Amino acid sequence: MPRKTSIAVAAAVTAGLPLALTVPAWSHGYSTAPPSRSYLCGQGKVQNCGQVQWDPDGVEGPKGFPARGPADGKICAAADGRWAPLDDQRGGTGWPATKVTAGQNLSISWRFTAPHSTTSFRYFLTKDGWDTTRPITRDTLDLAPFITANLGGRQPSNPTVHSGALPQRQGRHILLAVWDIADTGNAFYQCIDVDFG
Ligand SMILES: [Cu+2]
Repeated sequence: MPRKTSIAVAAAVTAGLPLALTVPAWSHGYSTAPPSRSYLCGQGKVQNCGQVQWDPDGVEGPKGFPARGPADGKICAAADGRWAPLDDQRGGTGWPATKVTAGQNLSISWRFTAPHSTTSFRYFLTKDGWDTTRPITRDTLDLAPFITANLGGRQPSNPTVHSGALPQRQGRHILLAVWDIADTGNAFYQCIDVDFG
């Protein structure tokens, strides 16, 4: 159980509130390799992340991307204002990027702090020519995922690794990993900076 939850429960007891009203949506996973922005913040490898430093596994927002889901410009933060620093492009090159090669078989690892019944994991890439200084939008992403793993409601193993061939790209890109939860209205969004050189 994340420490913040214990504190919230303790505060609720102190305030005499019914516990049922205070149990938060349990959060719950991140991509560790290549590392996502939230994971780097949680590891202390990137500074000035705001609250996500303490909740790197909680970047959760409405599911249904791209038809629904977080609004353009708020995708890395899952449209949750608490995680807004994740959409700050930091000048275009301010986030550490993992070096990759077009066509390589890329493995993406997830670690979970709470498992969930899962519809799918999907992986998207920005398109060549995107403006790296601006937060990503549907227009800047190739909306056809280059890897899809369908779980049909099962819980993922922990850790989980997915792999697939990286499409042709040049320079810096964002790999958007989406974990679609089956039994809630939410999905987890992870932005991963990669550099094709
Ligand atoms: Cu969760």
